[in-house]
Amino acid sequence: MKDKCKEMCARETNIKLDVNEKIDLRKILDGLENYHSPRRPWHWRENAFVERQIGDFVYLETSDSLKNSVPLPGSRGFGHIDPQPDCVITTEIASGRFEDDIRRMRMCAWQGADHIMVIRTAGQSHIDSLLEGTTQGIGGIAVTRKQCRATRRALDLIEDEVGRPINFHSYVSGVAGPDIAVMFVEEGVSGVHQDPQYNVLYRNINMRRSFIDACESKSVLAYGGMLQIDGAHNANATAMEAWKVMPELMVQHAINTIFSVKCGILPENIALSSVPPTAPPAPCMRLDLPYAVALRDFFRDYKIRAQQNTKYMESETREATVTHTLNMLISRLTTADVQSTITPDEGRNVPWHYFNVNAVNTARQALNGMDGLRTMVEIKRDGPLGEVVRDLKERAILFLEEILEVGGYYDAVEQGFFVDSGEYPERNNDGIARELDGGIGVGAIYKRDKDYFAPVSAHFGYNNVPEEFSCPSEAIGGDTFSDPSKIQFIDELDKNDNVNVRLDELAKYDEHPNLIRPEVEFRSDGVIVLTLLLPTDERRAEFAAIALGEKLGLKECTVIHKQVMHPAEGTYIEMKGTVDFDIDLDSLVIPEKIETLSEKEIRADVQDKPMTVVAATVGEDEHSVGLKEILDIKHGGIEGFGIKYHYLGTSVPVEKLVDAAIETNADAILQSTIISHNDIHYTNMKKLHETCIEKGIRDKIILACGGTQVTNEEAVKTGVDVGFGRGSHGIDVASFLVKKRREMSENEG
Ligand code: Z98
Repeated sequence: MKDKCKEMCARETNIKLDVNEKIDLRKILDGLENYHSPRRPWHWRENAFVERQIGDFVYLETSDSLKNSVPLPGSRGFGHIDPQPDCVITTEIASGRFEDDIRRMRMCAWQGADHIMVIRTAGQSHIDSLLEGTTQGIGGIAVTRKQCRATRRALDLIEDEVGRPINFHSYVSGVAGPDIAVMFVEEGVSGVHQDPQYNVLYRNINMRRSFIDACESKSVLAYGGMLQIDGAHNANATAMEAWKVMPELMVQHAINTIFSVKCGILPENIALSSVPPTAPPAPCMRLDLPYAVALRDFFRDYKIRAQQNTKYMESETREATVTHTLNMLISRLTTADVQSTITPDEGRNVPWHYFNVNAVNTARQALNGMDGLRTMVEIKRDGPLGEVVRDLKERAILFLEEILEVGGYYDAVEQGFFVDSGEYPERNNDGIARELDGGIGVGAIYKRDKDYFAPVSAHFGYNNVPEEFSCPSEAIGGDTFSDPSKIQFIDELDKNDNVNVRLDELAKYDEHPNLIRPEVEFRSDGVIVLTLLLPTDERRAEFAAIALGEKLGLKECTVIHKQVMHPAEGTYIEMKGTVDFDIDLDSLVIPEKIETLSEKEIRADVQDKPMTVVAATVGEDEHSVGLKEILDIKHGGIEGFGIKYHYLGTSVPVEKLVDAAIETNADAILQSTIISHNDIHYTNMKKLHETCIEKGIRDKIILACGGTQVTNEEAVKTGVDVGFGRGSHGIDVASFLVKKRREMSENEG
């Protein structure tokens, strides 16, 4: 049995990911019935509490770096460093098609996510048992073994690619909770939401049933070493005035944490799901920070999973991002252990690939930026913060005491104590009340007989294990936890709605990888977004946008965001639509990409060996802005890399430019022309090249020419060394000059 397990638990060896190739989903599905990921207890980031030097900086709150990643855009100025914050970063991925989610998970792992939720889209709690297959479903996707296994198999590969374990997470809720908990241990899930109060309050599952199921589920989760997240934050999201339910949130956290400990979960594997209750324009810091501090005080032994406030999120991604960033200031000040990132587009569509990435990056960027903040800024306990903290704690304790007074939790729920919009002890009598003898699964609880015996490794409560067995599952020669070969894998049951059908529908893109179509949610779904400013009022702008989209040939145009800039002057619109054509990559004429040297390398080279250039706009051309932007230290001109320049002005004769180069012993001439009628720009380049030959300096000097209408291909035909067109920057020019000078001195040598 042991050998069989060892063989099945071996890491994936049949498939290897290639950084330059898309993940092969058919290979992930192939032989899935025999794939088994080892058990996956929760994984925290490694070496998180050590100072580390990354690039030019010392970091105080980072963890081990990744083997492969996409650094933040701003890293360009810092040697492309990618410091990984100390806390785990979550992203929720649930497009409804797990095969697409897998690709998105890979993108997010490269951007720094190591906690990936979730494979169902809605309403897992409504499902009474474990489902099979991989249906797309209506109104949500249920978690199934096949989805779990395929996703875990892909994540096993992805984590090798990025060089960091990835926690896979889903929900243990509803009356199928215990079954799902077992399946999660079997399939390598590392984190879950489990909170019996969630089932009671939001899914009307019978109270006794919910708590008894939770005992069983939590015992299984404890066995699996998973991290458990609770559901208190749902009160925050549901209550009309979320900032008033803070005392209740603490009570809910308290009930679930102590209950979980009693079921065997270690405190370090219990995470409070905490959401800052307000968002701007409320004065959120003054309300939310004391709440976070109070939570930390009360729940010292436990972990904090900081969720982002989404309650007030509408359709504007910028606004959601600011709230998220403010939330992270609180996370940094109160050392959150897991940082969640709801996607900033959730208010307007089912989250899209790049919004998952954006949210992860908001976390990575904000946490990087606030590294070591607490060494300089302290939470000031005396004063208003301390007063609010004390007030919250007192209210929470009074709430708990009143629960005891009325007879306990079940009675309190029956009396509508929870999710009442009054600030405790005030009550508005609008709480969610449930009956002890009502709800889903009522009457489905049976007392265990005296001879009750469950031959399983993880179980809660009474179990009459015969004496001869040291572990109950010995009675059956090992259960599925010790012998994964006993797991029943049931594949697709629905012929028409399954992953193979979906992949077949898109087979064209596997057979012809040169064909692409844009996508945001599912592979090649054709969705694109237009950003518009329409100079009219909001209502008319919306319909004008749709008319515009249709004129452009877009299908299914929908306005996903509109924002008044001024009631009459204009409305900002974001609109999505779909295209139904592919782009053939093979048909594109793509000019060769010129790689620039790093800023550091250019500077070092110029410092080592000074460089001087002369520059002018030539002919009868009075344009100077473009050239000056290339020269000037501001906006990244070549001066910033230590290159000295002599700027001769505009409408300069080519001969004068060459003479100046001779006089100053310049390394290069930078000639600019914007005007291009009769190809005057190229004529002037030819003249520059020929004048340098005449004056005997052509083999010693670099000739770089630029202008909005210039292409490199045409420029070099005139004899000069390079042409820079629209969009060129100082670094492109500086990099070219350094490279060319090296090449020339090598040739000389
Ligand atoms: C989050 N996006 O927390 P169904 N159990 C608990 C929950 O909090 C939730 C569910 C189950 C949020 C998720 N919470 C909101 C404790 C959901 C979900 O199947 O949808 O009922 O269960 O990150």
